[in-house]
Amino acid sequence: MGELTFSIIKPDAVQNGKIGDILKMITDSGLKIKATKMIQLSRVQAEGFYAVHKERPFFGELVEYMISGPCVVSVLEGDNAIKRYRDLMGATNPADAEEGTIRKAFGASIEANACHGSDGPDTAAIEVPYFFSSLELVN
Ligand code: DGI
Repeated sequence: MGELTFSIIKPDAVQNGKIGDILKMITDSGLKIKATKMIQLSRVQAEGFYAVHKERPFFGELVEYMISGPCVVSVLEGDNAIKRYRDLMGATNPADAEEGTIRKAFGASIEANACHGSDGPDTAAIEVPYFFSSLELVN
């Protein structure tokens, strides 16, 4: 089994009808989708998910944005999946993201930047079970 990483297609991208395009970019890159579902985050879930950012000035706006509409959460698998998905997403600010990345194609702003991906193995190990039980991951 390869490495696991956790992905969110954020509310702006869902609202703009980009779920299919983004999942296609993920699978075209060779990453496997182990689980996926559409959810509406509650305020408590969003605050918990982004707890590492709670002292940052944009925390309140980030939480409001993440609960502004449904998200698609997924577990991705592959060799080196965490870094590969970070590379596929592109820079946090879509204005700085390279051609061919999800954020370049679909991100609207540093906040509405289309997607989230775990930033390291420790984070992935927290984020995957935050949204999925082991029974939900296909083999
Ligand atoms: O791991 P990333 O999503 O690439 O970036 P991060 O962990 O530094 O920040 C998490 C999210 O917080 C990011 O996807 C969007 C939001 N964010 C980061 N920096 C800013 C920001 N939102 C606003 N409004 N302003 C910022 O400077």
